[in-house]
Amino acid sequence: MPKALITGITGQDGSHLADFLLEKGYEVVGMVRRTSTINFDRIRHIQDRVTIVQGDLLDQVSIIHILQDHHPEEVFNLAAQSFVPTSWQQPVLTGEFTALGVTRMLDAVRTVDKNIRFYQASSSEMFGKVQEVPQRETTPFYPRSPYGVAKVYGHWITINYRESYNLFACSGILFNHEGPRRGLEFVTHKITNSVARIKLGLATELRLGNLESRRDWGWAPDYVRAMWLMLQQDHPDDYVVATGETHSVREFCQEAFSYVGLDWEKHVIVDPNFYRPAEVDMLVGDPSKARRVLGWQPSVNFRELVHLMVDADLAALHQTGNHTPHVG
Ligand code: NAP
Ligand code: F7E
Repeated sequence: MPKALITGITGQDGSHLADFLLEKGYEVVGMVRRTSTINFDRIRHIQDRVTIVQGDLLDQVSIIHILQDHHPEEVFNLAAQSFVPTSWQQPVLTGEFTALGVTRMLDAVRTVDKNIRFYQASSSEMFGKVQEVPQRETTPFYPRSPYGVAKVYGHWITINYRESYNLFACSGILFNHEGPRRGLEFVTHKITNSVARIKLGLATELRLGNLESRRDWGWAPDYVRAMWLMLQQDHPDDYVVATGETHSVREFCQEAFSYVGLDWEKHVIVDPNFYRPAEVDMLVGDPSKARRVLGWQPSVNFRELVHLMVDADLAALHQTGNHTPHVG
């Protein structure tokens, strides 16, 4: 039975990846940091099928011990401070988690077992002020937030450890991917949750920031499949994972509200408090390398994604009478 370690298993992607690997017959070890209140909402349904171990990206010793004790063949480094606005409020912590945390992981792999295959969660936020449309593996980076800058570091240190120590280390440059398990602070889930609440008479308005910004939004379970495929190849490499389509926040609102028969313009209020100090205006990825080499392609399009998320939020509200975040 192959064994994988997932850092960030309590997050959106970590929980989907755990589902995917269990389905493939893997033994799954998940690293979680210690908190006074445990939040296993996203992995509750598989809690008795995964091994949870305590560790933190800030603590190199904890990472080394986990690798020594559990001997995974594959490590998926998904843990990070992943919310872009927080990266301006906590730029140093974001650098510690999202940038230096990658070096701690890679060096632990190099120290304990150089045969471990390593996946790094890189991000389309590295493209920032885009230098080319669509963005591909060779497009130069121009990050626009402390989060984006930290991810560029994580990306290059992964390549550097691959080239310096011959590690099987891959970087997935993933564009935004969403679903019912997305944190409620991210714009897609914020919108679909509000649409459901407004539809059921639990709210009347939705306050958003920049409606013109455009993203290449995909379906999260598709994207964890791409992560796994990267580690099954003969050679380590880096891949863009995206749908190749771009839509604005405004279009997302239109689609979500009209799906339940509401007029978005009657409910959405633009609130400058949600503007960012520097914005990433437009992202659209070119996934042709992932399609050609990995045989990967997305299974859910933009409209289906919006509808799936609205349906899930409506169902959650019907079930609980009050929204329970992160259950999906
Ligand atoms: P997420 O939902 O925010 O999950 C982040 C995970 O990291 C959580 O499990 C969190 O644990 C954990 N974590 C944070 N700091 C940690 C620390 N110091 N030590 C150990 N664990 C820590 O993020 P996601 O959407 O699943 O994304 C997964 C990864 O892909 C992240 O690296 C993100 O930056 C990257 N990425 C995401 C997207 C996307 O569209 N979702 C696109 C490109 C790249 P707690 O539960 O304790 O907070
Ligand atoms: O913002 C605009 C906002 O926070 C998308 C992370 O997973 O994907 C994610 O980063 C856009 C931005 O995601 C609101 O200004 C308008 O232009 O959903 P988001 P993100 O910043 O693209 C990348 C690939 C990652 O790697 C990250 O970890 O929507 N926007 N109004 C808003 N955004 C939020 N959050 N809230 C608003 O009210």
